Amino acid sequence: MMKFYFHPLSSYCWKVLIALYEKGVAFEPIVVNLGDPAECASFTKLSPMRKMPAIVQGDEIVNESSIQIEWLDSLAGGAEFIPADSKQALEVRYWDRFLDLYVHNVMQRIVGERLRPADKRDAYGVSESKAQLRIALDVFEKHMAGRAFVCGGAFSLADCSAAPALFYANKVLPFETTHPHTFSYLRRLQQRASFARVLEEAKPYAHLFPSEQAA
Ligand SMILES: N[C@@H](CCC(=O)N[C@@H](CS)C(=O)NCC(=O)O)C(=O)O
Repeated sequence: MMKFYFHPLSSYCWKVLIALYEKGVAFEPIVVNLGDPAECASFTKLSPMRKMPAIVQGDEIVNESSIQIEWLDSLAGGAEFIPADSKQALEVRYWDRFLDLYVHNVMQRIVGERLRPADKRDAYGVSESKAQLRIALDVFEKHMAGRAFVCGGAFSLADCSAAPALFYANKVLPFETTHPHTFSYLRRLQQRASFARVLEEAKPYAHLFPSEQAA
C-alpha cells in the first residue's frame, strides 16, 4: 500500500491529503517528527531536501506536492486534477505555481519568522513578505470574481494548492474584508468534504501553530 509521510499541521501535506481524499485512494499515513534527529535522518533518505510530504509506493518515491498530485492523477479512477485539454492543463499548472510561489511560500516565510529566536527575527523581512502576499491576493481576488473553482468548472490541482495556502494566509494577513471573493472561495473550500476532513484531523495539533504574539 502507498505510504504517505507527513505531518497533520503541515500545509504542503494538506495540499496532497486533499487530493488523496478527493481520489479516495487507500494509503498508510506515517507522521514524521522532524524534531527527532533519527526520524529526520531516515526521512532525508526519502526526501533529500527534507520536505514533507513524501510518497512511497513499492520502489517508487515521489517528492514535491504538485508532482505527487500529478502522479496520483496517473493512477486509475477518481477525480481528475489536471485537465486532459493541454491549454486548460497549462492554466491549472500556472495557478498551482502562482499559489505555491507567491502565496504559500510567502505565508510560510511569515510563519517561519515567528518560530525564530527573538534576537534573530527580521521585522523588515516580515513586512516585505506581507506586502508580497497582499499583491498576490490582489491578483487572485481579480481572478476569482465570479468563479467557483480556480480554473474552469471543476476542482483541480490548483484548488488543492489554494486550500492550505489561503487558509494559513488568512491567519497571517486576514482578508475577509479586503478580498471578499477569495474569502468566500476559502469558506467554500473549507466546507468541501476533503478539506473539511483534513482540517478536522489537524485540530489536535492546532495549538502548535505559532500565534503572532509568539513573534
Ligand atoms: N515545494 C515543496 C514544499 C514542501 C514544504 O515546504 N514542506 C514543509 C512542510 S509544509 C516542510 O517539510 N518543512 C520542513 C523543513 O523545511 O524543514 C512541495 O511542494 O512539496
